Amino acid sequence: MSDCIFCKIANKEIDSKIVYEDESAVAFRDLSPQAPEHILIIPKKHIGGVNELTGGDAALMGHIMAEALPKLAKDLNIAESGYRVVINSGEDGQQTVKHLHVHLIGGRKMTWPPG
Ligand code: DGP
Repeated sequence: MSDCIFCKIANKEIDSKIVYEDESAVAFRDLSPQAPEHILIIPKKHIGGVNELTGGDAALMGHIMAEALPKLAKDLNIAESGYRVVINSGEDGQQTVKHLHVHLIGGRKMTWPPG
C-alpha cells in the first residue's frame, strides 16, 4: 500500500532498525520504545489490522507468532525473563498505524492492567 509507513519500512523505502527478516515478515525496533526491548513484527503484505485477517492468513500469522516471535525473544535474551505480546486493534485498542503489527516488549517488569 503506497501511503502505508510500515509497507515503506518493509520495502526499505524508509529507514528503520530491522532486527529480523524472512520471506513473509519483518521485525524492527519501535521508534518510541516502551521498554528496553520493543520490537514490531509485521507481515510484509499489507493487512490493515486484526479485523482484516482471513483464514488465508492463518499460516502467515502462525509463522509470525510461533516462529518469528519466539526466535526474536530468544535472540534478544528475553525468552526466559519474560515479555509481553500486544496487538492493538482499532480506535479503542489505540491502533495508530493501520498495518497489522505485533508488539514484542520486554527487558523490564511489566505492570497490569494495561492503561
Ligand atoms: P500502535 O499504537 O499499536 O499502532 O503502535 C504503533 C507503533 O509504531 C508505535 O509504538 C510507534 C511505532 N511507529 C510509528 N511510526 C514508526 C516509524 O516510522 N518507525 C518505527 N520504527 N516505528 C514507528
